[in-house]
Amino acid sequence: MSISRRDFIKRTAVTASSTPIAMNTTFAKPTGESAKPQPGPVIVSTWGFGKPANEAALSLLLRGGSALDAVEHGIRLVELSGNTSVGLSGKPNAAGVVQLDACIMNGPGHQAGSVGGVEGIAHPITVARRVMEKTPHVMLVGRGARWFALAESLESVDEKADEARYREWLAARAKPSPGKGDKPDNHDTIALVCLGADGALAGGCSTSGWSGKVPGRVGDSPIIGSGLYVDNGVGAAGATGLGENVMRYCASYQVVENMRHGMSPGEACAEAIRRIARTDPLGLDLDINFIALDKRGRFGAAGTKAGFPYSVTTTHFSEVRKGIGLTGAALEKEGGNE
Ligand code: SD4
Repeated sequence: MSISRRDFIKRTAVTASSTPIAMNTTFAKPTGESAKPQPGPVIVSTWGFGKPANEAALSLLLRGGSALDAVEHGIRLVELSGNTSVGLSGKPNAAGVVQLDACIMNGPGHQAGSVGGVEGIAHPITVARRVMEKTPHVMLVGRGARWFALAESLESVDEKADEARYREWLAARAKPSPGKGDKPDNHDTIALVCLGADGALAGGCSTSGWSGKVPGRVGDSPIIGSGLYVDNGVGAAGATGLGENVMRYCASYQVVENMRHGMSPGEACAEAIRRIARTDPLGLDLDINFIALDKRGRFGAAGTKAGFPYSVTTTHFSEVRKGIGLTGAALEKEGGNE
């Protein structure tokens, strides 16, 4: 039976808010990275709303799940939570339709799956995992992604049942779709990376992307190497912020490469931002943030604004921290050819 998106959101927000969470300590610490290596499991995610997702991921790991299972489980919680930037409760595009992006990567075997612009599907992260595990492909988009999700019997809603709401949304918009230079009024992504006690790394992300985006716009989140990257021998990184400013630089791949070359996770995130800012005409006015976790369990984050909140969970603590903030004053000039 197909239900409307509105009914689906009402039903699931209740379920998600009543989900028991093992730990609920929250501290905001002004530190961009871990003081010393943590043995796995370690789970790191974007924003404060990542904390319950981390805790759900940890509880699955402790029940014997893999790092990959934990990533999917944690992100599914956010997709059902009523978040206005993730899942079917996310903001619609310029045509009044919620189009969702997600991807997942499993470190062992270096596998990846992703979906872009999928409509009316409750758990894009699970579709991404099925793409990875059940097809010979890495990425499915639009109608094909929905077709595949339905063929896999994944939970869906009937988007036509929401037509009245879409007309309201359209009527309220000052202009039909964003133009060059416009910024979104709403966007956030859950990116979650996990190191299991067995040393396996995995990561995923899920978002409704740029609110009011041009229909068909796909952001960085489902693009492997942009919104997420996992290298089982090195570490994992994920992004949140304006996707257009991440995907032009393969930024999560860059963060992992920085760790490969010896940087700590926090510094790897900060250096990726500095490198982008040296090239980009906008400098640091980019609205981008990264989280990173290395193979040794060290973690960190950085963003173009001060105090980017990110969540970290281990068996010893679960808390919201602040990433390294980069400011214009810290921007170095690009070197010459001397
Ligand atoms: C996107 N990067 O679609 C996502 C949105 C986001 O914080 O993360 N916003 O551009």
